[in-house]
Amino acid sequence: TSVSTVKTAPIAGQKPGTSGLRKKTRVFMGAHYLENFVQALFDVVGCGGKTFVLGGDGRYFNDRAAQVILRMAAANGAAGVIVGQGAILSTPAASHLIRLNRTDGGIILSASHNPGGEAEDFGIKFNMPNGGPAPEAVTEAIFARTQVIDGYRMTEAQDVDLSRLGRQTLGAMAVDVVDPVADYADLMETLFDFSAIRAMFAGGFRMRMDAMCAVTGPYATEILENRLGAPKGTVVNATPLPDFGGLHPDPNPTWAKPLMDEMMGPHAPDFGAASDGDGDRNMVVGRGIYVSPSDSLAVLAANAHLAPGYRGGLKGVARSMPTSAAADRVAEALGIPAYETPTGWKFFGNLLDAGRATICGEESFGTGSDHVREKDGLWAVLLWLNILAVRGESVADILRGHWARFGRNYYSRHDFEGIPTAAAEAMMADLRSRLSGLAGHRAGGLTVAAADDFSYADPVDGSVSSGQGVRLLFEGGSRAVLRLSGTGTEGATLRLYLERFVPGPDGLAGDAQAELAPVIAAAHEIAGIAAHTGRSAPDVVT
Ligand code: VG1
Ligand code: CO
Repeated sequence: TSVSTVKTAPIAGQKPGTSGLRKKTRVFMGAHYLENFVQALFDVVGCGGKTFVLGGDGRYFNDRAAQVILRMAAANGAAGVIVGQGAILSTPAASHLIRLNRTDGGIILSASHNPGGEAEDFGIKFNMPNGGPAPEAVTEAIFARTQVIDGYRMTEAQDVDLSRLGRQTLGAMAVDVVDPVADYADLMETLFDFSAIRAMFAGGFRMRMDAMCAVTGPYATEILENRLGAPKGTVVNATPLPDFGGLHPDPNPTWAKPLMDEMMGPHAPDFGAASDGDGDRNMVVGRGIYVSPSDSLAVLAANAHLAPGYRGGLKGVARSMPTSAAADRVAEALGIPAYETPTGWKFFGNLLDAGRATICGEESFGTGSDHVREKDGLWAVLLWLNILAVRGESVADILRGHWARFGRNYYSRHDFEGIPTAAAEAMMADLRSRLSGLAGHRAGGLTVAAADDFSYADPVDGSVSSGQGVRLLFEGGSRAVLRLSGTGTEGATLRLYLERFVPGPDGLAGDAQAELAPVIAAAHEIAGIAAHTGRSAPDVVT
């Protein structure tokens, strides 16, 4: 092998968003694109003598990108890289391997819930030695470095055989190819009562796990079918494919429609679940009943003590700002703190590291705990299974019981996709300029009590993140939140988050869209969504 420095020039737009750098795959495949970003990353976090974890969700270009990164890591003097076999690692499994092996961080190749393929999306992100996504200060420094970069280090060598388990070398660097599933599955066994869940399956309990042709397939098959004894075929779409079989690996009622149809149909199994491209998201569905992610977080927080890993109770619960306040009510009842962070898992890292929060969640189908530093789709599914096994009730009964005890936060998110970026930004700028005068304003039969742009001061390190989403708080406690997505690769996506609390005992069994109609109308009127974007109806409703 020989090492050389390849001359390059800055490439515009290499700014990581909510969760790493995401672009069209062909952009990533362009000359020097991946290399520039990876060198900038190594320049910022340091590479000489360090060890890293590397893997991705198996989407198109995952394997090629992994080989490039290995050659660059060797050229930059890394001591070793731990790679999932076939360059495959789910995001939570990568987070676990970083922590288990105490590496200096890890590189995850994924655009998560975005479609994959040569004409679709690719992504890369760096995780810190704690296993969590790099905080804003680090991603900003990487972006700054991409703007002045003039060369990158590259090893000339054959591809590493990533199909073969065990140690190989690339120049002076050790490459350890590991089973992507085993360590993660072992971790799950320490957290959950596998014998109780196994007994439940043996007793005839049936579930459908839709892996959406993405990375969760091998993990779910090993854990649910092999270790927990669920019938063969419980996991569907179980083989990860470079284009996810043409599916959109986003586990929500729109993109996981076959699962929803089955769960709402006459032959529904007891429990249904789906996961996303990189395995950190989950959707759970009961027979005939959809569990909104915000409700799922609240139910998991209220029942986590039923699982061995959480028997000692929770230190605190954290949720992203647009997530419903259902989890806050549980925290209050448990007498533990509740935290409200900006969107994106990186904001939970400090709370988890400091032992202030045990369980975290986002309305976007993300839940997780301090067992890793990422959200974890299969973890949520297993915690639900553990709870179902102990309580012996249906999902519907558990959810209704939860609402009866805590009240119900009706909740929905409306996404407006593919809006011209300028129009979306103009709409948000216009709204922000009017915030200070909105109190007392009436719209859609509601009165604005307060309006602001969410700003978060991290209680651990004091860092401040502002401009994190416009909140319209109405008299009576309803709320609408508006922000633009930071994970897309084309145009802009407007996210409109809607919430209304009903204390009960009456009015708990309504339809979310109907219950939220006044809030929806008020948000449209105040923000002028149709006037700015020409769109009056959302593309995706969750
Ligand atoms: C979305 C979600 C956010 C999530 C992020 C990454 O971000 O809203 O809650 O953390 O995706 O999830 P945005 O900026 O598009 O709203 V994943 O599973 O795509 O890594
Ligand atoms: Co994801």
